[in-house]
Amino acid sequence: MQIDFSAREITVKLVYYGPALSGKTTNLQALHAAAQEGTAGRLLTLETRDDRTLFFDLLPLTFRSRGDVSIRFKVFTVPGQVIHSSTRRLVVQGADGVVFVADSQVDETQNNGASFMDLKSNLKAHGVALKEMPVVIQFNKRDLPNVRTREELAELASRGKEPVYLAVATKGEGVVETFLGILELSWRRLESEHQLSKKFGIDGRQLLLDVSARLGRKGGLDEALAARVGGKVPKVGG
Ligand SMILES: Nc1nc2c(ncn2[C@@H]2O[C@H](COP(=O)(O)OP(=O)(O)OP(=O)(O)O)[C@@H](O)[C@H]2O)c(=O)[nH]1
Ligand SMILES: [Mg+2]
Repeated sequence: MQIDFSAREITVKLVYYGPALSGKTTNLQALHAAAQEGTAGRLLTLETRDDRTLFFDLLPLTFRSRGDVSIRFKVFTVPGQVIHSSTRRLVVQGADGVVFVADSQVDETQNNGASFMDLKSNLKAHGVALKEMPVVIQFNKRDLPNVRTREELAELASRGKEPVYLAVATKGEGVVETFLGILELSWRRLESEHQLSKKFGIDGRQLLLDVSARLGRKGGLDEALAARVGGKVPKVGG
């Protein structure tokens, strides 16, 4: 996170991590499409001809909270292909939160696991333990045949500390919910480290409400946050 006191601006870095082709870039495209006017900047993507992320994608999102503070999110994706490990290490540096986008297909189980280990080692390279990092897991591609069952994922979620979301990123399903989920976790962490509510008068729950509305979500916030399966999440802002 960066705090610019004179500009009254807070910048939060979120990273979408996961194996190749799990749908990280598609998540950013869906967020970009969902964002109301004036919220999203240009979606920067650097891809090869076959749509594989070569370096990273970056989506800037800006929310003006109550009061005079701007909250900017720099939302990155890493390139999932195994060969790009050093790039992933670079991109994940200084992250305030990570969305791990897993592929729900049974055949991708091993790739998901390998990528999660890769995340752990790349965080460790920056002196950050995985358990200290706010992480939510998204199981994407729920529309495909031969995916792991909801029950199986619920069981997996109940064993881990990370909240799990189900998504079909190509249809935008579960994308905003996942984003609100990582925002809630990351904000909690930043609040406890930097006392943002005291210094800037930002109310965590109000921020989540504002972001939810700016991302075009019609339903209630609690409903969105309750879309997760498992995980141990204390509430933001009481
Ligand atoms: N059926 C289905 N296809 C999806 C879904 N999400 C993404 N895809 C497709 O999966 C392919 C890969 O998606 P990307 O978003 O480019 O994947 P990525 O994780 O960014 O891949 P890398 O950049 O190589 O790491 C594309 O053809 C997407 O359209 C989904 O929910 N369902
Ligand atoms: Mg990509």
